[in-house]
Amino acid sequence: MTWEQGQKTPRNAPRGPASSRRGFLTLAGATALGGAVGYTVPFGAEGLIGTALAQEKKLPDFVKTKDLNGLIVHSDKTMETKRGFITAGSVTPNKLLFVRNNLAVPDESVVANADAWEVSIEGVKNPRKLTIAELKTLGIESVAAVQQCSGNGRGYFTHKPSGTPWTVGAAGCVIWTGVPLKAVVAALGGPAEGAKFITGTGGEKLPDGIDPKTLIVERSVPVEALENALLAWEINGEPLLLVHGGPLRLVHPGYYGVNNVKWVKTVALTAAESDAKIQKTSYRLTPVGSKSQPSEPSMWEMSVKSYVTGPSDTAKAGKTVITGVAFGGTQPVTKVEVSADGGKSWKEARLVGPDLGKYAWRAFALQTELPAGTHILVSRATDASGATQPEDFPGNEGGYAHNGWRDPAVKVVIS
Ligand SMILES: Nc1nc2c(c(=O)[nH]1)N[C@H]1C(S)=C(S)[C@@H](COP(=O)(O)O)O[C@H]1N2
Ligand SMILES: [Mo]
Repeated sequence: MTWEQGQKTPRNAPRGPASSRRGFLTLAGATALGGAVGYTVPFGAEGLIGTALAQEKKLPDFVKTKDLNGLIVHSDKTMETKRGFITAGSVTPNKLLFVRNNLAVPDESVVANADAWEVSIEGVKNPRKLTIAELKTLGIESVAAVQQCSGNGRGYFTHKPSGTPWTVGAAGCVIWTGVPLKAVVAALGGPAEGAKFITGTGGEKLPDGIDPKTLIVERSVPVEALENALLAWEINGEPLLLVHGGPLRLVHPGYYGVNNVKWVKTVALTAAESDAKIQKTSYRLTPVGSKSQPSEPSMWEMSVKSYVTGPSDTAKAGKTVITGVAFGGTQPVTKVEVSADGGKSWKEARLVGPDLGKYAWRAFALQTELPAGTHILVSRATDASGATQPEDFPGNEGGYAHNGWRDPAVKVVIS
């Protein structure tokens, strides 16, 4: 059994050394079957979702581009990669990349007619609308970047934050291709006076009768992000899939997924942050039990993080390769340590495969021998700024930014 099946790790349980850690394992085991209870769409239990069941539950059409055996389906809008399907190759296949939609996905016709999609570029000297066909004449770049939901790891917080209880699978490493936003802004005369943020607006149809500001996906990031931002129309060498924002997506490498606005209709250089709810009060680091304030830190740049991906539940005694992934947000990963005894002793792992740049993740591996018994596998990454994952990440109201090394442990039984 993998650790992620016990979704609510008792973070606030006494943190004494070995004894309390054992208690904490038992408890997580005991909640394993209850992981999905209370969740609005009652088909989140890992292992139960096959294509047949998915069809029965009438999942949206986009699931035909997904491998549902490798995904935990939390709802028709939220699906995460199963830990055992996170591969040691550097890039996450499109069919296994997690999905997180706030609203219904636009109609398929928008990708069928991709070159005609228009994006309005505002807050520049000569604002105007551009089609993808026109964007393609202005430049091209590719970047490998971790695409991670701010709530990845939310399921480990014990205060039961509302929102999807993701464990480790709301992240992937993706190669985006498109035009640098910088080139587009330059072609339109450069930024207008006083630009402090880049504000992207999603192109979903909003339901009638509800204040659009409460639903619209409109995110602002500091204008410094212009240096690396991309308007992307390809994902991992394929035309950008509808479910991932096709035909056009704003991508900010190193930033949390929420800032990567799908079906982007407007990109504006603005003096202030958007006043949409998703910017103003959601996605803020708010103390547990408090109401979010626009002055609190927004989910922008990601922090250093890693987790073990295999072996996942049982293995034979003897030689074992412990694998996982590590990333540093805007910093390259410099070191990954692995422990097979829940963090008592550590060994440095080897970084595997090509280095796709500082925004990508690195797979890691530790070749070792594990005797018969139960082992608690954890990993801890350090980035080039010297930042290391903490043992525990403090709870916050929305359950964001979890990067503690202890909670995503894998319990493996070796026989
Ligand atoms: N237009 C739009 N963009 C969006 C969202 C959305 O619902 N609508 N969700 C955001 C969130 S919270 C995340 S984590 C990522 C998820 O991207 P993915 O579904 O391609 O993995 O998209 C972000 N961009
Ligand atoms: Mo997200």
